[in-house]
Amino acid sequence: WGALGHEAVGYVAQEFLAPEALAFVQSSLGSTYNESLGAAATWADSIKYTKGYTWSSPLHFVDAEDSPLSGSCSVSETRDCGDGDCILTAIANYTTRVAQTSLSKAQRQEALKFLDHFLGDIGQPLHVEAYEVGGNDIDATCSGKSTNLHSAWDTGILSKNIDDNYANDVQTYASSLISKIKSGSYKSLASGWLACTSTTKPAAKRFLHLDLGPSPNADLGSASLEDDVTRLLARAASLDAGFDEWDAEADSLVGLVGAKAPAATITPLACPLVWAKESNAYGCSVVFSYTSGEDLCTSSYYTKAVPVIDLQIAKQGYRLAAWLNVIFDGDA
Ligand code: DCM
Ligand code: DCM
Ligand code: DCM
Ligand code: ZN
Ligand code: ZN
Repeated sequence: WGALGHEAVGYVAQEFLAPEALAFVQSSLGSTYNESLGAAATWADSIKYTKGYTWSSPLHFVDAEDSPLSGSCSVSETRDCGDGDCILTAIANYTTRVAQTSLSKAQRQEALKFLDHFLGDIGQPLHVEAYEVGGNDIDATCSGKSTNLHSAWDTGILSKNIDDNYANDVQTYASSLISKIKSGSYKSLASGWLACTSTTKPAAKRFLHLDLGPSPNADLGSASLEDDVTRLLARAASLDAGFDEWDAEADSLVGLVGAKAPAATITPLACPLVWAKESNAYGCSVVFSYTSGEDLCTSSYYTKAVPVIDLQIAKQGYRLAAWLNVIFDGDA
C-alpha cells in the first residue's frame, strides 16, 4: 500500500489493542509517532531505499510464482521465499524481535514499525504475486492518469475512495472501517479473521502453538510444514466454524501430524502464510479482471476493487492488533 493504506491499517489496529500491547506501543513509539501505529506505519517505506536499509526493500512482498491468469493462485514458502528474504519471514523475524527484552529500545521500536507496515502490505494482493513484478509492469490508467496496476492498488483507487467518500481524510476512513468492525457489515466476519491468531479456544491455541516437529510427515504424505498447516486450516474451514468441531478436528489432525504439546512461544510463520494465501487469491478473481484500456478508477473495475481494498485494510488492521495482543497480553 501507499501511505494512506498503511496509515489506515495502523489506525484500525490502534483501536483494538489490549492493555499491555497498547502500553508497549505508546512507550515504544513515543511522541515522535504520536504514540500511534497509524503515524508509524509508513516508516518502513521512508527508509527502504536509504543507505543502510536497502536490505529491507525485498521484505515488503513475496513473489508468488503462481498463474493467476490461468486461474491458479497459490503461495508457497519454499517456492517463493526459499532465500528467506520476503514478507513472510520478515513478519516472523520481527514478531520474535519485538518481544525480545534483550534487544535495545530502538531495535524493538524498529521491529514494531516493520510489523505495523508488513501486516499491511501482506493484505495487498499484488504484494503476494510475482506476475509482471506484482503488476508493476502492467500499464494502467487511473482517473485519466497513466500509472501501473500495482500503483493503482497501492494508491490510486484508495486515494480516490478516501477523497470522494471520506472528506480526503484517512482518519475518517479508518474510523469508518472501525465502525464496520464493531457494529457494521464486518462485525460477523471479524472473529473469523483471527482464526489463525486466536488463543481463546483450546484448538486454536494448539494450532497457534503448533510445533509440527520433523516435517514432512511421511504418513500424511505432506511435502512440508506449510502443507501440514494448509491441511489443518482447510479442514477447519470446511467445518461450519463451530469451535467444538474445530476442536475435535484439530485434535485428530494434531495427532495425525504428530505435533508436540503446545510450546511457550508462537510459531510466527504459520499465520503470515495463511494471510498471504488469502490475499493472493484475489489475483484469481478481481485483480486482473480489467478490460483493455479500461480506466481502473472510473469504471466497473473500481466498483469491484474498492470493497476488496476496504476489507483487506480493515482485516489487516484488526489482525495487527490481535497479533500484538497475543505477543504482549497473551490473548487476541
Ligand atoms: N515510497 C517511498 N519512498 C520511496 C519509494 C516509494 O515512500 N523511495 C512509497 C511510495 C509508494 C509506496 O512507497 O506509493 C509503496 O511502497 P510499498 O508498497 O512497498 O509499501
Ligand atoms: N536486523 C534485523 N533482523 C535481524 C537481525 C538484524 O532486522 N534478525 C537488522 C537490525 C539492524 C541491521 O539488521 O538494522 C544490522 O543488524 P546487526 O548489527 O545485528 O547485524
Ligand atoms: N513490489 C512488489 N513486488 C515486487 C517488486 C515490487 O510488490 N516483485 C512493490 C514494492 C512497492 C512497489 O511494488 O510497493 C514498487 O516497487 P519499487 O519501489 O521497488 O519499484
Ligand atoms: Zn506496493
Ligand atoms: Zn511496503
